[in-house]
Amino acid sequence: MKAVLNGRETEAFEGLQRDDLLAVHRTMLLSRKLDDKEIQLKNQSQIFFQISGAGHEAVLVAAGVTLKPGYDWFFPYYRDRALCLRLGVTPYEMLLASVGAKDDPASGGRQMPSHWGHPAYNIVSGSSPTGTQVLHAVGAAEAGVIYSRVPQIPDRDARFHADEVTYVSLGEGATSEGEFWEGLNSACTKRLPILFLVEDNGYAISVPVEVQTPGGDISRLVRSFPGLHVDSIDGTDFFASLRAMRTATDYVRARKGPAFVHARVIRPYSHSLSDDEKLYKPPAEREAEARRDPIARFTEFLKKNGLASDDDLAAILSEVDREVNEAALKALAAPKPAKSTAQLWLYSPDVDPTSAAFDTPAAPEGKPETMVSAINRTLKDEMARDARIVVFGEDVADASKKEALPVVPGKGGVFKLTHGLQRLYGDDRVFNAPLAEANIVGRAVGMATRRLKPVVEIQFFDYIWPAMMQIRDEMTMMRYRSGNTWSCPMVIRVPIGGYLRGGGPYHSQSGESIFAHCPGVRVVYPSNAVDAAGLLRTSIRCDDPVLFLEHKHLYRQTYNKGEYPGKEFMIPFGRAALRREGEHLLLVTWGALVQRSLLAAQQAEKDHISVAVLDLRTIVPYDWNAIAMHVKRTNRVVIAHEDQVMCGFGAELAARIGGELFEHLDAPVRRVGALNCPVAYCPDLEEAILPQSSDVLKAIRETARY
Ligand SMILES: Cc1ncc(C[n+]2csc(CCOP(=O)(O)OP(=O)(O)O)c2C)c(N)n1
Repeated sequence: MKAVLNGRETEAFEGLQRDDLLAVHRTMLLSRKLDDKEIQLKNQSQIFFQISGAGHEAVLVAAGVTLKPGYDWFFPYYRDRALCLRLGVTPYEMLLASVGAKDDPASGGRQMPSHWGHPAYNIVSGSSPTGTQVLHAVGAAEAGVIYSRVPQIPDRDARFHADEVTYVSLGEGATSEGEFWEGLNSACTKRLPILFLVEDNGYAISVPVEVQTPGGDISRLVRSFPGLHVDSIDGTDFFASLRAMRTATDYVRARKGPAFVHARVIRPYSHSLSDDEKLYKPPAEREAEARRDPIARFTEFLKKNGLASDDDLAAILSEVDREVNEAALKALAAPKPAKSTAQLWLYSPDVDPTSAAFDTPAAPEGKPETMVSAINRTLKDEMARDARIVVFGEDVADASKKEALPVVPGKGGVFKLTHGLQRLYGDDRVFNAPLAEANIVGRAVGMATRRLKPVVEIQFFDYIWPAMMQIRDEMTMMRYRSGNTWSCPMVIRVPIGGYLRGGGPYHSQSGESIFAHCPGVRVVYPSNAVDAAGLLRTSIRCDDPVLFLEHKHLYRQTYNKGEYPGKEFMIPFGRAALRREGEHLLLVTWGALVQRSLLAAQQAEKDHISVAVLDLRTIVPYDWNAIAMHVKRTNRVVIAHEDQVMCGFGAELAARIGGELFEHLDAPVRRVGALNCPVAYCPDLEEAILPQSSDVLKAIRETARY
């Protein structure tokens, strides 16, 4: 059948029948009416936040018509209500989120409304930071490719589809975020099956697009990306949107590469209920936008083509109103989460890495090896055990160029920790990442949500900061914010610390306390080769995100070498090791300060001060029981760490010891750490800045004498 549309004769409505078209209209209307209901509830203080999808409905329903819920993967941003409705999320489920109900499937009342997530439809929990989701989507798309290429993964067939698509959307403002460009880079370099939708409503809160994007047209900028299918459309026109989404999706399903649809939409309800666009958008512009309202346009189309009468439309409207009102009443009556659940699901409820299951005996073999060798062997053995493990980072591969691999020894990391992994396990499981730390962590988050096990490397702790958003706002919060529906168990290995004689401010940093302040991540800090092997295995086998800190100066020392403890050796988290017995004073320490503290304790012995040295080994969780037990015995404590004293992790320990063990103390708790400044390059300065054995000895003496 042919039909007349916009003055042109077209295939009958892109193959959609009358019922389909009425369903499209109904979903757009339902989306708008849900926004209206939320606005009403917010004004009545029955909900606490509102952000609308108004004006974006046409392109989103077109996306929903094209993509497959529970088959494709979805990383939608907060305007995507109409898409989520079309995928299957119900108005009641959406309003459960608005009221912060316990049974809200997106977050269990932990996130603002419109932060979508639904396991049944593969809608992965989204957050508030603009643009972070792009990297998750890239990782998820990559996960599908890895599943398709690694037959050793036992149940991989249940985890991917050969022609699946990963959808990610964002506003035009969010395309200014580095994470957008980092994601686009990887999508194109790896030709990933991912579909980007940029919903361009012309403003990011009050900032117009020409301030965000040179020339004001993001699709023009990305056209030069190799292999990227790019389309630019009026996203308020349902049929233009449908054609664009179908063409883009076909391109991705056919594995031709990634696709990018730039849809110009409108934003009639201001940015959110906390914003009033009349403050910065001229009336003429607002009026022009109103004329492009997608629902008005589609209604007009239905009427003009005799597909719906005024009565039909009124009936749909009243049915939608009834559904929204009923859903709202039900949601308002839904139970809220109990206050006692506030700290639930920071970590996996299923796998407890502090438990006896992770306390396995060592089976030492061979001769003493360095920490580098212990970590490398552990990675090799774990990758052999679990084909879901993928390793990537800067320079971690032996050689990215295929032709180079047979004729070169291989790089395998700037410190050689990953040497030989690519050769053993292939390019699909071990590969170099671009020089972009958020990219590494964000992609790993996306892969982990699809149950691969990324063990990634950040080349130096000093350069972890571009990934901080991904670590703090994404990796550590995924499980918590989704009410234990989504999680991203993964390991970030990071060379840390100084004492390099010349490391300078950017190759010497410490800062474990910063990550200890991010609930949801385990922080591990081994001081010797055997512990590194046991703790890394626990990190890989546990079900939580882990920051695994490897001290560069300890990598190749002789004093911390050990025999490789075997393929099953694990050390539980939260279990400190007493490195030296002592009666007069407890020295709590970790990392590079363990050896320095042992030397100081030896010296103190000459003054008849007997010092117990406790190596924490893990910072989160830390072994409070061991600390308390020894404090009660020795009544004096020194805490020694490499990081600055100011806000170092010792501050937390000292405060807790002071608060909970006060009556057992015969002296104030002393802390030893770095000066409150960067670590300078000149070795004399470095020595003055970082804590030395002599500093530890001084604190021991003062505390013992007090
Ligand atoms: C990283 C980050 N910076 C700032 C914000 C605050 N913020 C929320 S939405 C927004 C504007 C987003 O604009 P755009 O990407 O164009 O999407 P739109 O809301 O217009 O659909 C800003 C600045 C945020 N959520 N995250």
